[in-house]
Amino acid sequence: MRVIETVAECQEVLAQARATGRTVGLVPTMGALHAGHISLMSRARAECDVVAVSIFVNPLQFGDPDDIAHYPRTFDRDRRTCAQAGVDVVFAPSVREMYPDWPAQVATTVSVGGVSEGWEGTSRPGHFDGVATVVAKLFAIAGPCRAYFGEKDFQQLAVVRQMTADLSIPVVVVGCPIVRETDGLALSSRNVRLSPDERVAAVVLSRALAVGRNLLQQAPCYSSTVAEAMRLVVESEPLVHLDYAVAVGRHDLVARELIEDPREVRLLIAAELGPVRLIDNCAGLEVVADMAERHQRHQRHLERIG
Ligand code: PAJ
Repeated sequence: MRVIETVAECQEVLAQARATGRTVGLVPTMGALHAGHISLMSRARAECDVVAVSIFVNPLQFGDPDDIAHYPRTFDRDRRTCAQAGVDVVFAPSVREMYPDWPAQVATTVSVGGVSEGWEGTSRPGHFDGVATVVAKLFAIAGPCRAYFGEKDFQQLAVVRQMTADLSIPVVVVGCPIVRETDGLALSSRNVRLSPDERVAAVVLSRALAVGRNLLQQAPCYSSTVAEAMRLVVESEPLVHLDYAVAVGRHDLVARELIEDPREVRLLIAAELGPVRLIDNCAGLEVVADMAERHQRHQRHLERIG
């Protein structure tokens, strides 16, 4: 595995790979790697000849100085994780390598309209401009490739897809399912900042989504009913302060009033636990698959016990 710190070398190595007919898979990350990141690397490993992981804590996408100061940095462990996952190239540039004039303002930035408005876009002004700018840069550095993103950051995935299409960037954006702890909490680099009590409380996010999803199975229904039910679940946990819990169209991320088809819906949720902000989401129809599986398991159980 090769660790590369400069833009020029990364561009050259990946261009050379393509010149010899090999396909490139890119996994953009900010490090502090966990099983969620590893799932993206495994998918890239299975689908591409050369796998590159970028590790860069992008200052442009942090509004809160406290958040970037406390963002976990575990480079040595990350490097071993990448090696074990069969990664070929780790691209780990410095801030000055990516933004030579830093801390002066970056002159050219990318701003995506539509899907970046609302939700995280409202709660974290400027965040998606920072994400779109660094991802555009990473795509320009990697060149034509498949790029892997988690559905965990569902709005980010929508922003990246929109940008890639609008700017005709020759990258195929691949969305990958959310990896969760056994109690349902979505894996996140920020989970390590939770106190033991907050960690226990954090499970209300995925519980609220499950309640919302169950309601959606009775569609047609009102999105305000679903949102209210999710809010009540979160409010049962005093350590968790809800930012938003909404049912939105899965493509435009706009809140629906009447929901007729749960397949077209995504539930989004965000909350604060002390200084830590957590987000989660789920598809409107997953529970049907879950329910079908539960039903089959129950049937098998009944058959076993005669
Ligand atoms: P980071 O938070 O490190 O996440 C990197 C990628 O891992 C993202 O695509 C994210 O959605 C995915 N991911 C995180 N937790 C996951 C989980 N539990 N299951 C599945 N995928 C998960 O997202 C960023 O970094 C940055 O904004 C970045 C895109 C790298 C731009 O700086």
